[in-house]
Amino acid sequence: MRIKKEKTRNTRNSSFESSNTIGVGDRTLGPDPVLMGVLNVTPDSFSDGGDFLDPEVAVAHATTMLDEGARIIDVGGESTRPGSDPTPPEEEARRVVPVIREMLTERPAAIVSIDTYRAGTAEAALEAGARIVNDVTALRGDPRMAALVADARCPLILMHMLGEPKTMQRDPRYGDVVREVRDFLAARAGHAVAAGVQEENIILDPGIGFGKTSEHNLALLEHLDSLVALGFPVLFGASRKSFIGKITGAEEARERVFGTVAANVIACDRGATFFRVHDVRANREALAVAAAVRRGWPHL
Ligand code: PMM
Repeated sequence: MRIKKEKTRNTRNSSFESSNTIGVGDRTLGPDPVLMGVLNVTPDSFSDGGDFLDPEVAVAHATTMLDEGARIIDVGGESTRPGSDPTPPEEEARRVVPVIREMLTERPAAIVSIDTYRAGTAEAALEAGARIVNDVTALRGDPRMAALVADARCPLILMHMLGEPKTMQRDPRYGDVVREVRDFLAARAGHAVAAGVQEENIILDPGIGFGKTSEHNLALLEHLDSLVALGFPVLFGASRKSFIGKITGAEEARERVFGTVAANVIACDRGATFFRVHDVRANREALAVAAAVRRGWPHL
């Protein structure tokens, strides 16, 4: 597979713009920051578990996030928090499908992504109107996923994870975390393209908190530009995660908004395009400022 040309840190150029956009139907997302609001329809996610199990409450929360500036709503029916057990596949689909249908009835222009590594769940979600597949296993979780995404011609997020949720935070180790995550994602992008996924539909994600210590997460943030240099749009998902709490002292996940904003602004400076967040308004405003610096103001 062709890995697109390495780029410099200067993000004000046309090659940055063209390699940091994704088409969804007739819409283009990026290169300005794109907010993806998190909607966990689960009883046990780390920061909002149980809040949105009722489809009506879930849809109301999605509409609030859209009103606050989210372009994408990322719907998940299985928690991947450290230590979690897998959810039965039928249960996962049963949680997400009614929420996607109802959300799109209320907000037909919303772009929904489905956070799953199971082809069955992804297929049901795409049938219900989802437009993006977010696979935290980077196509390692289900051998049928690549063909499904290739046929659907939809954007695909490939995320790095060391180990699996049940055990991933037990003493994760790397020689050089930045190089290993970058090489892994380049290889998974190559695998996806070889399996028929359109190169222009691929988004890469370093998988903050997935088999990583705070030091690993910070190194990945500091050197995120080396991932951006692979030439694919990058998604950054640090929202409310525990390393933010360790640094700021905010023990409650809900109180990690300011630390999340700081991490996202730095990720934007390093060239990230997509930001997976729980707190849309705070991140949208901060990223609007970061983007104005990146692009120049007023927009030309
Ligand atoms: N983090 C979580 C779940 N899904 N997907 C991607 N692509 N990137 C992430 O960082 C990510 C994810 C865990 O966080 P949550 O429990 O708040 O959803």
